[in-house]
Amino acid sequence: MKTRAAVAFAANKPLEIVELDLDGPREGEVLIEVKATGICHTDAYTLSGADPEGLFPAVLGHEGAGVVVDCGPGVSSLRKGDHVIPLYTPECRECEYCLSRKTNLCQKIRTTQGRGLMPDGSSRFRFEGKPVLHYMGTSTFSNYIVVPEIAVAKIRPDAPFDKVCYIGCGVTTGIGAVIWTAKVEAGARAVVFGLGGIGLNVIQGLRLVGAEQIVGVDVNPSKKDLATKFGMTHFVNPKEVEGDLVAHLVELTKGGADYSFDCTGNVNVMRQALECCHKGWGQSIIIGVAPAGAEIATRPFQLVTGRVWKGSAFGGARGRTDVPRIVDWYMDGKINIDDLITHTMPLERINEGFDLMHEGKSIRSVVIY
Ligand code: NAD
Ligand code: DAO
Ligand code: ZN
Ligand code: ZN
Repeated sequence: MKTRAAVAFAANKPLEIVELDLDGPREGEVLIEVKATGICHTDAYTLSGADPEGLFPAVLGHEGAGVVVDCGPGVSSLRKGDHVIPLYTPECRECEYCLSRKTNLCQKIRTTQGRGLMPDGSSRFRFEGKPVLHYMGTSTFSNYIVVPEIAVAKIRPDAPFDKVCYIGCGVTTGIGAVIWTAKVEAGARAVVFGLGGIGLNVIQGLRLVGAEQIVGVDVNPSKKDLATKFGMTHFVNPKEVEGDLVAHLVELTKGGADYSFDCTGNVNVMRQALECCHKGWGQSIIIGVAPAGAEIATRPFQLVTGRVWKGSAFGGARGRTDVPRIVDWYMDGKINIDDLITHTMPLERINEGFDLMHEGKSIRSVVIY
């Protein structure tokens, strides 16, 4: 069949809207009509050429929602008409990683997914007879995609695609880091560095679990109002702090944060996030993706004296199990997604979504097919 897609033919070039050939689903796979997709920083990072795993030509996009339109042989958990969110972190429920219960990083299809291929080692997209690669196992910048059944979360049919697509990455990453990675308890004091599409979801996760103090740190003061609406109790602009930022945050949190979150991808900020944690028990969660080759540093004594450094991918969520629950939280009014979707556009204007992100003018742009 044919599918309309925004293709990244080369690094650092605008996406091109073209018609691709798409092969149908094979054993254990489904064909999905993507109805909406968010544009995330990770798409921009890969498009920039800075991602060492970035391959071209490829169909980017990993934050979608849509409908199953066909199932390959052997598919048992999905059927035609199901509303779904594709998962860049699958959940096979049978690999060593899934069975460990210690991680959400299912490895069942990791090797082929990282090479931009389906589990059988082939690509389903072609342009003018030549293969075009998949991306993060999802490729939601195509109107139709083929994905493995284990990488699909089935969601309720009344959830709006143009909102819940954001649960495919940003919402789950932020809220999940609070609930599943850090396991923040009610009454905690927390510091969130970076109040963008991820950090604001960390903030609403902290409010959801009943954190007492939620300090937001951002060099862009225009983020303050929305962060306050989402639950931030104190705002700190590092540019306005006289003296040492870490010392200021330790004082503000009465001895240090119980939990801190890096949502910037800046390794200097990651160090500040660790060192503003409370001696003896403070935990710092790295969510931001740093540039290729970057390294983090601190004095080991920071860890000897009880601070803990952790990372979080997709919020520690097990997608097929947890994503439908987050969709329920949205539909029940427990979390706010609408105010974070600042722009919508048709696929033809997807490059404007990237421009808005680079200019710091959007939280989330969503492409509606
Ligand atoms: P964003 O650009 O919307 O937000 C980043 C924010 O950080 C901005 O508001 C910016 O002003 C602020 N900032 C920049 N430098 C700062 C500094 N020195 N101190 C304080 N604030 C600073 O980005 P986003 O979409 O929220 O993504 C954040 C990071 O999360 C990115 O690195 C992205 O790749 C990563 N990410 C990780 C996962 C995961 O699973 N771990 C998933 C999605 C995205
Ligand atoms: O199992 O090695 C692996 C793959 C981990 C991928 C996790 C991706 C999360 C971080 C990237 C940001 C995604 C938008
Ligand atoms: Zn993302
Ligand atoms: Zn698995």
